[in-house]
Amino acid sequence: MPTLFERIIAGDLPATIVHRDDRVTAFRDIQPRAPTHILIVPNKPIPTANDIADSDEALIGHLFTVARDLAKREGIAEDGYRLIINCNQHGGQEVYHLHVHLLGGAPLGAMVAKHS
Ligand code: DGP
Repeated sequence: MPTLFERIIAGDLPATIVHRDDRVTAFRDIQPRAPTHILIVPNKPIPTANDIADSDEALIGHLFTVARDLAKREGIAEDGYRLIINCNQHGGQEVYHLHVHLLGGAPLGAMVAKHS
C-alpha cells in the first residue's frame, strides 16, 4: 500500500504543493499548527528516522536545504521557525513516510510540554 504522502507525491491525492524536485516534495499540512506549516518529504518512502540509511545522507541534507529555502520564501527566516521530525509512537508520528515539519509565522512556544 502506498503511503498517504506517496499518493500526494504521485498526484493521486490533492495537496498544496510548494516545492517539487527529483528527490523531495513539500506541501502545506492539512491541519496547520502555525501560520506556516509545510511538510518536506523525500519522494522515496523512508518510513521513519530509524530507517534512514547511510546512503541517504545527501537526501536528508537536501530536505534541510529545501526547508531553509522555503523558510526564506515564506518570509519566516528572520523571525525564526522550527523544524521537527517525529519518530514512532513516543515521537507522535502519524504518517509513516519520513517528513520534516516546517513551522513558523508566530511565536511557537515551548519546544515540548514539560516532562513531569
Ligand atoms: P506526523 O505526526 O509527524 O506523522 O505528522 C503528520 C502530519 O501530516 C500531520 O501534521 C497532519 C498531516 N497530514 C495528514 N494527512 C494529510 C493529508 O492528507 N494531506 C496533508 N497535506 N497533510 C496531511
